[in-house]
Amino acid sequence: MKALIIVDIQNDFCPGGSLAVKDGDCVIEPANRLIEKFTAEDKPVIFTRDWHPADHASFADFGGMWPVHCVAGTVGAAFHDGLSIPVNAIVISKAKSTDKDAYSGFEGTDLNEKLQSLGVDSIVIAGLATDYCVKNTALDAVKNGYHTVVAEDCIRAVNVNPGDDEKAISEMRSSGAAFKSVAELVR
Ligand code: VGL
Ligand code: ZN
Repeated sequence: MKALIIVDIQNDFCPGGSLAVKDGDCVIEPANRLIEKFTAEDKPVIFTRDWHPADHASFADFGGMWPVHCVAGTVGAAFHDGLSIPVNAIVISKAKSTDKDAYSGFEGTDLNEKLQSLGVDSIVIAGLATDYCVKNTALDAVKNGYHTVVAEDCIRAVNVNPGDDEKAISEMRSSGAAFKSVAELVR
């Protein structure tokens, strides 16, 4: 069974958010096309979300490198309004404990168990951000033995340093992840 994982399309990672990814909202339309395709085929659609406590260690005030973002229950942590979330969507909240960050949807969650119980062996990944949560989710997907495809035109990067997006893409590729366009994936 093939599953779709939509990574962190939350207000804080979109324009106007506290950790806005450049053109982050550009992933919404292609993500919706993937969601529609997987839903029509009765395949699992998983939404991960960054879900931090207000005093999270990744925030600058608490010794981390990021502005306050995706605090659990706030508007910034909500999924973007434009995202089509099916009624039977599976939501995975991550990086919930104060002293630990988790970029991968697999880290500290029951995502792997959920996928196993659904008989998933193949994963398509899209969302935000290419160089953090998309990358780490894809690397863990490969490590956990899933056939892993990243939707190449449905991801955007933070790019703290210029070129981080390209580096992340090479890392994912050399780990064994494949890249395909949304057009190919919905065909
Ligand atoms: C992310 C930076 C900090 C992400 C999460 O979702 O890629 N990036 N927290
Ligand atoms: Zn975060």
